[in-house]
Amino acid sequence: MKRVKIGNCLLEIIQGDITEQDTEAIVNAANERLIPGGGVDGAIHRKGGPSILEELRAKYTHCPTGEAVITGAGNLKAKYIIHTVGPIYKNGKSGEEELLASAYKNSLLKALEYNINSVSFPSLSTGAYGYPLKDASQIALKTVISFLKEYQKPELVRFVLWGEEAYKIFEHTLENLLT
Ligand code: AR6
Repeated sequence: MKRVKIGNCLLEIIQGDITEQDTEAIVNAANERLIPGGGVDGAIHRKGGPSILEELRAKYTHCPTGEAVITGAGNLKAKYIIHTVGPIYKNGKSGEEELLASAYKNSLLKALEYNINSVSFPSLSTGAYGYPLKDASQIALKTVISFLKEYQKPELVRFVLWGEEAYKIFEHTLENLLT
């Protein structure tokens, strides 16, 4: 676990499971059609129960890449789930970087809109969507750090990395960004 202060806010990176987090919100790595898939999305719907999909269906038809929508979190410890859609990685020259940064930024703006003080993120787009972890970690951390500097909220942002390799990559990127 690594924790740094950005102004009055905390930025944490941990190795773990996003569905186990007790932050007020957790972020889901969803798809544009908001149809439960595998990875983070599958785990959230499985553990959170059917109310999450029911609420998605009642409130939204889809979510464009780079944007975010919000629901309750069913049986999970969190109160809210912010569903965002990261880009599918093609060649790195198809606007992926801007879209990935937007997914993080719009998730954090959604958190502010709901007065959410703590948010956990998975590493968006780096599973089924194929974004290389090293590049994705730089975009993720840079975007969150500049958001925290600009808005001074939320109080806590936690990156929850699945496995030691992903954790090490994020840790290394964070160290480089802060020096
Ligand atoms: N907790 C934290 N991170 C996890 C967990 C977990 N429980 N499980 C996997 N990861 P992915 P994407 C990591 O595929 O690439 C779905 O089908 C994983 O190792 O969940 O944005 C959706 O429906 C990887 O580093 O999301 C979409 O169709 C990261 O989380 C599509 O996948 C993201 O992997 C979205 O693909």
